[in-house]
Amino acid sequence: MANSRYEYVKGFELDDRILPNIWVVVRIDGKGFHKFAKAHDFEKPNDVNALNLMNHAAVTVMEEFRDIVLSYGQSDEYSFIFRREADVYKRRAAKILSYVTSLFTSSYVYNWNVWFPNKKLEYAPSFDGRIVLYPTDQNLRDYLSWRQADVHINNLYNTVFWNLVLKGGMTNQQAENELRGTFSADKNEILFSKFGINYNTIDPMFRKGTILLRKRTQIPNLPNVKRQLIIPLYEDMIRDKFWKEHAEILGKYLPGDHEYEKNEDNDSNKLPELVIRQLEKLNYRTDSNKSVQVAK
Ligand SMILES: Nc1nc2c(ncn2[C@@H]2O[C@H](COP(=O)(O)OP(=O)(O)OP(=O)(O)O)[C@@H](O)[C@H]2O)c(=O)[nH]1
Ligand SMILES: [Mg+2]
Repeated sequence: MANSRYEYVKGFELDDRILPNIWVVVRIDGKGFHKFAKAHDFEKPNDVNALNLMNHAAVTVMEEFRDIVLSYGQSDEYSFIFRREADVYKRRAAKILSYVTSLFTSSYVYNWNVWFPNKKLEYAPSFDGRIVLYPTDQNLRDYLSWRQADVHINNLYNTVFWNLVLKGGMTNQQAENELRGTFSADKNEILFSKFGINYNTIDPMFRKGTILLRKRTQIPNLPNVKRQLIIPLYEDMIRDKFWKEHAEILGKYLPGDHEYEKNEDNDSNKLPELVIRQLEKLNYRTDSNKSVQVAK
């Protein structure tokens, strides 16, 4: 019924369009993941499958939203950076936020079995979401530096803490006391002297978090083929080098190039599982060593 007497209620829906020409950051964070990690027996301090499941869900979001130029994840959180010019959903904040958050969550649940084939999902996880706007490129870089510094601080602490508890036989309380007031150098020293661990050799995904970028990607076994893929990187975003090497992020956005190099020992290339899965969707075959075979 056109123009019913009820229609005036539409006027209560306010315009929530985001300012033009500004960086839009959507950050999602797992609700009560302390409990969720315990219920699913995640490895401490880092569960590689849990992190890869987060990365997998983030790839789903990036495949859907072409305006995302970079995503960054750590622990139970992910940040999605939309380019300044993004016009998706006419920049309506609630649409963007709710769609990103729900797609991330459903992909997390949908792909649970890919990463935990022998573990039952005990209950439905949920994620909160927020939108933060950053006017300048420097603000955006500082935001990402803030999140990456957070990974470093938390991961160094957690790595020492869980070594003290799991290998050093301390109680949680004793480990906490041992670490109170220590600086980074002290923590590195404890790791090295007590457990023979050089922090810098720990999996870069744990130390740096995961950066996802869209790249025109060269696959070693497919010499003449470049495919646009979302690739994981574990680089330092705090340094200028990262922004120079991936100049497309702040520049005129056109995915940059990336090359996976051949693995010297077995002539095949070990591609990240996340990349393999995207290639399989494009109908490339992979063998049991996960090297990519001749096209289609
Ligand atoms: N064991 C383990 N736990 C993890 C891992 N990743 C995240 N977590 C847990 O998830 C928590 C994430 O921190 P927060 O987001 O601050 O805590 P939260 O319990 O999710 O609380 P809210 O976000 O406020 O709902 C960490 O403190 C860990 O307990 C992992 O790889 N292994
Ligand atoms: Mg959380």
